[in-house]
Amino acid sequence: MKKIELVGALLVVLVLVITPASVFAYQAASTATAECKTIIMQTYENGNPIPAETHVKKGHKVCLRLTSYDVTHGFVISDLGIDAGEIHAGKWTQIEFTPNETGTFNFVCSIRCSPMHSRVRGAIIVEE
Ligand SMILES: [Cu+2]
Repeated sequence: MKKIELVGALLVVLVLVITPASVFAYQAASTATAECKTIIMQTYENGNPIPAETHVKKGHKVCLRLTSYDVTHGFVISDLGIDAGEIHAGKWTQIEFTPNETGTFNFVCSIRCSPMHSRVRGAIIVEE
């Protein structure tokens, strides 16, 4: 076998083995990472976050991307022991958790953001 044929054969083997292996590795990595759901905190529309309710699955990793339309808010889900800290206007805060029980878990703004503060609240609904 000539040297050029050997190099060609090696390239074919590399393409046939490495390409599928890369695809499988990528798929495994992407299924391990939860898809992020977005929640926008705001003082408009009676303080209802967008969306006011977010549905997730029990036992599945939840990823929430949080932001604010207007002022700095907080984000706390007391019953799940989650405090995302300050949610700044135009910036993103990402949190992840895995709910182990079903139910409705209310979240509230934890920073006195505006006269609408007490209305800035919503729910994470964990389903079976
Ligand atoms: Cu507030």
